[in-house]
Amino acid sequence: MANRNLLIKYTKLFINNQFVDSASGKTFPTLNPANEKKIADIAEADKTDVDHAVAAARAAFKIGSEWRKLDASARGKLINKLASLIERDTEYIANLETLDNGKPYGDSVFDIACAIDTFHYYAGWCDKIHGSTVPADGELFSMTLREPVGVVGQIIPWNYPILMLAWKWGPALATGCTIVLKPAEQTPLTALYVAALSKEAGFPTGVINVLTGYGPTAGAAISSHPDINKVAFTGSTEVGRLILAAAAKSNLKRVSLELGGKSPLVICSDADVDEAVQIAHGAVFNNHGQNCCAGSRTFVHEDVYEEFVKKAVVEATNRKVGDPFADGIQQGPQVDDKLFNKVLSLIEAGKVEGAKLECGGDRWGKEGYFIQPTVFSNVTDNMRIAKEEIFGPVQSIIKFKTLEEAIERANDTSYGLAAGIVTKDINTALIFAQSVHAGSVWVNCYDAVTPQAPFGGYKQSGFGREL
Ligand code: TXE
Repeated sequence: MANRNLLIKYTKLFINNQFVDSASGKTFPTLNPANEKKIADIAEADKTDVDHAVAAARAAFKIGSEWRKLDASARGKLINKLASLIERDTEYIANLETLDNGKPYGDSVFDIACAIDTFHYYAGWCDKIHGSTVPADGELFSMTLREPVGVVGQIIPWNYPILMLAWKWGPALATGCTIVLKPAEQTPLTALYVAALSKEAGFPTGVINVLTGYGPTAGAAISSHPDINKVAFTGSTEVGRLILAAAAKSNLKRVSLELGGKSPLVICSDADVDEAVQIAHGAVFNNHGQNCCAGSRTFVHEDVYEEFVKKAVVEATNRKVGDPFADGIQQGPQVDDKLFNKVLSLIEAGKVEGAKLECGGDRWGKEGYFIQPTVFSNVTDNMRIAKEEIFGPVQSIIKFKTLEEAIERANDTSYGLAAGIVTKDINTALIFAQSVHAGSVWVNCYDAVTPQAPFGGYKQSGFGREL
């Protein structure tokens, strides 16, 4: 049940299975984006705390440690145990997520279910990661042995806090790595709570460490740390570049990057328009548009364009915005004032550059970072709203004539995370899927992410694969 009156149990850094203050004693506030009020003061990690957490993770990874000696199948059992503790506490964690992030309570429950599925998926892998035998020349017996990478630094964003944690922890734990995770400064609460659950599940000391704090301090100390073997990052392309540079300049640690996007969704003339409108609406408005793979360029064939625009506007106008703890709400506030202002300024750019504002276009209400579901038609490829990642509830509808042209324009971006197409023609779907430069391509659906399939970008949307 949705409940905003929560006791906040954990606000300190989690190192060596203990909650501790930061070395500097500094804290930072985490805010409720629905009313801009402080929820709690959180310990602010810096370089010294990163050193402590890395030392803990390094000790836990040492040959002969409890973690290294654990059977692979026992690692799987621990991961499954963590999943069941998260399931036990779903209601509390979902309320915490909604309070800190602003997403509707039902969405938080859904994210937690996806996180649980992710942990179960990885738990199954633990004792099924094999090397191979190699038919080497001569009197040799050759084999490969898959080994854990080591201490993994993980830096995650605020848009799906618990789900991003699961995507990072799952593979690292399944392979026997140890972890130093930094959640986003906007949403530290659920990571700290799940850290406490990892101790309850029985993970040995030092295997999982969680440092709350800011990017340029704690995050930068992770990406440049000489004793971290890999950094896994999800966030902006801009910070992705900094992380890759820091890895190069420090110890050439491995890097995987899951970055921004400006993903195209193409609606063909043979599509069922009502169905296409629904798919396109969810593609861009889910999670308030704060989704790296959001279908934020809606290409619509000229034959169905007018009907599509009319129906898309009805859909957006009917979207229920408001208190994320209230029943039936589909959209809460954006996560913070920085994003709120960025989205509003891109909406202004859309108006100034000549797109037709069909609905929305302003803030919603008087407090909190709420934005009206906004639809622009007559959008052209050179407009900022067609080029930049908005990360807000803004649909940009663009007209096209032929599939070849749609593919070319869909690919005319520095990003390449995802794409989608709505059509009844299997040939059209397959041609599009093979021609569009995107890590995931969805046909007659969108955002269909599952733990069993890889996820990640082409071009400046990053490299390496999640899941
Ligand atoms: O991202 P940042 P922000 C996009 C989206 C959004 C924009 C900015 O367009 O509007 O990025 O969002 C940590 N060294 N995405 O400012 O800064 C930071 O503390 C190391 C897409 O929130 O990239 C947080 O934990 N770490 C994206 C994480 O990086 C640093 C999701 C993400 O923050 C750091 C989020 C540094 N120098 C935003 N600076 C997606 N792919 O889903 C910051 N961080």
